[in-house]
Amino acid sequence: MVRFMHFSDTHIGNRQYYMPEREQDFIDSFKEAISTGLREKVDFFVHSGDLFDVWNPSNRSLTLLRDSMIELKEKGIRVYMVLGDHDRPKRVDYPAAEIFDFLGITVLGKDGFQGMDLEVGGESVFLGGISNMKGIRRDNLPEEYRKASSAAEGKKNSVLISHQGVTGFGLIDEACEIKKEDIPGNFSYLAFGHIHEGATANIGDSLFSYAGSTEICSTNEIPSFLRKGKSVNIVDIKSGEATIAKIPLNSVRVQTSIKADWTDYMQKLEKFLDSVKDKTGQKKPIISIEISGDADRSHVKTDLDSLSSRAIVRKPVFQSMEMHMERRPDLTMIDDYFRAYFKDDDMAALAKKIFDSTQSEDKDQVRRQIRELFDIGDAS
Ligand SMILES: [Mn+2]
Repeated sequence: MVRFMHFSDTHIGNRQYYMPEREQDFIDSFKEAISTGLREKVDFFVHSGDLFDVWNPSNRSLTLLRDSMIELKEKGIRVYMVLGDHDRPKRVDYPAAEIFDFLGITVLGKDGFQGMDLEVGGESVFLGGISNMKGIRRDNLPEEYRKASSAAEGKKNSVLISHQGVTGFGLIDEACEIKKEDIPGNFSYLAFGHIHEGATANIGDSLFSYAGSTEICSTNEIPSFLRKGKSVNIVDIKSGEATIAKIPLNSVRVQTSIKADWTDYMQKLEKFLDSVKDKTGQKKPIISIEISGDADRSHVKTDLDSLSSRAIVRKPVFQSMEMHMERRPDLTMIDDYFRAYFKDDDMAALAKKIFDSTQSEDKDQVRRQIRELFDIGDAS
């Protein structure tokens, strides 16, 4: 049996909301992922890209990776990875992770499909990689996956590592690099990165998985995080058949986003804090909040400050009535807009007439038109 850990989208160095605490959170979840793999006695690690948050990471980020790689090297455990869109140098340069090749990191498939045979625990595994391809490189992708598929023919245990948006996993098709139909169905396991929410599916005879990010990189990930948390995949391959055990990451900081009215925001906050009080461990949860209605802002600030020992509440977004009104209407729907506002067809028609007659930069002309419309004499 071959056992490895598949993790992804660790985005080391990410400092969400410009908070130093968040940079530490990403470090914590990376370290927890590494120690999870060691505890699970994996033969090797697979990282499917976006290792760092930026292609030219800080010295602190590089040091974290160095220290983790030294720990793995002492145990004879290697890391195989591909480049995510965040890892690829934006000018002529080397990928940051490759600096640590001497400690056992292998970056696969930078320019197209690349494969290798591994021997682990008396078993052979075919390992392939295709890094993220954007722009002009994207057109080559179907061909690169075909190459991967033929290279895997006749291999009993096989793993393909890749970082792309694949259609059918929640991204709009235009944002995807590759169609699901072009993903090979003859690998034991397809280790993918890019979709932070994570997803698992069968593609042909392959077990396909987006391992998901190891921390919350964007508020979009909050609903899926609240549903299933963040995790890494421990993958076992036995006679070519892969199975996944998802191991939760407990260091991930709890986050939520709350929409409330100025009358009930404190109840909603209290209710949330109550619901997570067993889950938050040492870390205060981060709350993003939007408050609608006629809120007294200084009162809100006092209320939110009173929660500071239990939560980090971000600066609230106030959604006042005026802001709703100010939202620019789509001018092709202006009739609907007036009807919705006046709730009266005659008033809406009148408003439309005035609107139409005043589409001019010339103020005197507008005045003249309104007078004409209302049959008002020349009173200047
Ligand atoms: Mn990512």
